[in-house]
Amino acid sequence: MDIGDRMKGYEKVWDQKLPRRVPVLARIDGVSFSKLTERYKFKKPYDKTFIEAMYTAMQNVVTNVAGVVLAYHQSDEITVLLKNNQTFETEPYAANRIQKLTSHLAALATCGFNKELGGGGDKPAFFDCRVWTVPEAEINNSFLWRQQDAFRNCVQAVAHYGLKEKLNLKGRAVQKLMANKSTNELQELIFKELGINIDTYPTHLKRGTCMVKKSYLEDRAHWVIDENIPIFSKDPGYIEDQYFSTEEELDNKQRTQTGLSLEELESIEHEVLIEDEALPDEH
Ligand SMILES: Nc1nc2c(ncn2[C@@H]2O[C@H](COP(=O)(O)OP(=O)(O)OP(=O)(O)O)[C@@H](O)[C@H]2O)c(=O)[nH]1
Ligand SMILES: [Mg+2]
Repeated sequence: MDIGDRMKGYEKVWDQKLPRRVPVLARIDGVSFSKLTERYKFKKPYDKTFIEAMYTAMQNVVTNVAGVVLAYHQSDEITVLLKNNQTFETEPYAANRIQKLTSHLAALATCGFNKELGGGGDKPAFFDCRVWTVPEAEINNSFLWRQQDAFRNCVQAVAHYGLKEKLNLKGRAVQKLMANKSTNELQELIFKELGINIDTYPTHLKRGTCMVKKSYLEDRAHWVIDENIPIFSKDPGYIEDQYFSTEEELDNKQRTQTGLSLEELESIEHEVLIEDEALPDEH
């Protein structure tokens, strides 16, 4: 066999593709960002410059990859939803080749992030990426899962750094104080100790942020950052309307079920733990 054909043959074995006409998801995640955020001395738990750089990373992805309908950011990760079922002829981005998809998305996020931070020097930030497909009925749940993670992390982080400062404790002592406490119990603790009511905490920090396409004029659309997103379990249409964009698609879409009990859904965020009357004077 000709050397070229033989070498191509080795490559081809691993050139796998995602199936066509089903929703494609990608999660792009900062590699070793625990260390990177320390090195840059980013503020804890949330740093505006870091978040802006994540937005630029997200923007670089959505504006350079055809077929993206929505992206969601929280912490050091970006989840991207791609669509390729508009017609039988619609060509998926990079023909849905897994290696191309993951490398393009990770590279685009990496360039965007480092650009915002002046290049990154000799230790630039970089991202990894994985891609997969989900049934249409699980689109919203895929984002809900990440949003729940954002909320849990938010409560944990506010409790950890807030208590550390207020009570002048070492990290380990705070961990001990927080050990075995549920998210609800931690909310109660930070309200009592720090006077912070998570219900009034900035929406984008507790729920994450989306980039969505907004139409203007008759036939134009541009990408916008939405820092005021809903809780996805309460408003599944927010995500789904980006994917099911025609009347026909909306009519045919399968009803989304979360698989969570009503109690679990409600405990995600809006549980009012302490009645208004019980608020201390300074509130
Ligand atoms: N200081 C600071 N850190 C942040 C912020 N947002 C996210 N991080 C950090 O980013 C890290 C993300 O965690 P992971 O993705 O689980 O861990 P990682 O170190 O990136 O490890 P791998 O993803 O496995 O490579 C956490 O340590 C967060 O504290 C922020 O606004 N400020
Ligand atoms: Mg990471």
